[in-house]
Amino acid sequence: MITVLAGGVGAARFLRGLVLAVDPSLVTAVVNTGDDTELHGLSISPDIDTVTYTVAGAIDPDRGWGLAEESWIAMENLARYAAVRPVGSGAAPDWFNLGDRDLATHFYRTARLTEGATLSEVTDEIARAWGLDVRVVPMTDDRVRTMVDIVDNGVVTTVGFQEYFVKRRHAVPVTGIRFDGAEHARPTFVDTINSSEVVIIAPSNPLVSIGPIRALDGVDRALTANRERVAAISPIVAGSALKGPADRMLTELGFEASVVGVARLYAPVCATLVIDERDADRRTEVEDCGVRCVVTDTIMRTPEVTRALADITLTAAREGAPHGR
Ligand code: FO1
Repeated sequence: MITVLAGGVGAARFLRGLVLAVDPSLVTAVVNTGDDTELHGLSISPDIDTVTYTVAGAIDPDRGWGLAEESWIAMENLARYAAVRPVGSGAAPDWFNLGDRDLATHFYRTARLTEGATLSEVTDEIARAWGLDVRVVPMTDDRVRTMVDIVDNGVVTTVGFQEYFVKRRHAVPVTGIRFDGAEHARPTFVDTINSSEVVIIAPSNPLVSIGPIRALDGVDRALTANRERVAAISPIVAGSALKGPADRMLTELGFEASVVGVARLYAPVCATLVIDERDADRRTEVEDCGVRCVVTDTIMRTPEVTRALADITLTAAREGAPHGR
């Protein structure tokens, strides 16, 4: 069994290549739910949906989130209510785009959660509806919310992750992050880590995508105990994030926005870091952090390149594994 710790777009693209390299039924994707939110009374799990739609081949390839060939009639019709919405009402928010087809997933998830199903059960049902053989697992069935301290007109304000990421277009400085609820939330996947042949940390934001997963009780302990068979792929290439604000966020929060910064963050829990060819000159510094360093093409331009990345990462993690599982 292969476990992948996953955030949104980068992880989803990696998984798409991984399932070309191995039998998909051997893969478990453990997905960040710190980005989850509620709008219009709907339960929204963006990273779970990004992973599910991408592996299903249904994602919009340009945006990297939401469904291809989407229409936005419901969103457009929200504008009618902006004129009558009382001051202080949060009804009909139009800053977070839910496409018409995507709404069906949100109707289903919300209804099933209201019936008392767990997020794990609903996520599995949605994955099966999309024909996935990969197991998609939320990191926890409990409520965890990533909260971001931002500087807004010179004043530090705390907002939910989507308000930072989408409403503020992640264009504001970040001074802190925390994962509300993480200390009491039970992870769904510690046994999965312990019984996995290898664990791969996908090329996702180490602070706000992998950070919430690692913040759950017992997860870092389980990763450390299995460290030799854990491999990570750096989401930072030549000092920049492939997508999203990871580079700026690392710098703003006092980390180095480079493969060395990523190596320092992951060294306690992972024995191998896969970095891009453009960072080959930093190999020794990465190894000085105490991790084996594998250099390859990590830019997931096509499924074939991504498949090769998955193969190389698997081989490196398997070499670290003391015995096969
Ligand atoms: N990202 C945006 O930049 N703007 C949006 O309006 C938006 C809507 C959205 C709806 C459903 C969904 O599953 C994802 C959506 N995302 C949107 C992406 C999401 O905010 C981010 O990809 C993740 O939370 C970061 O990993």
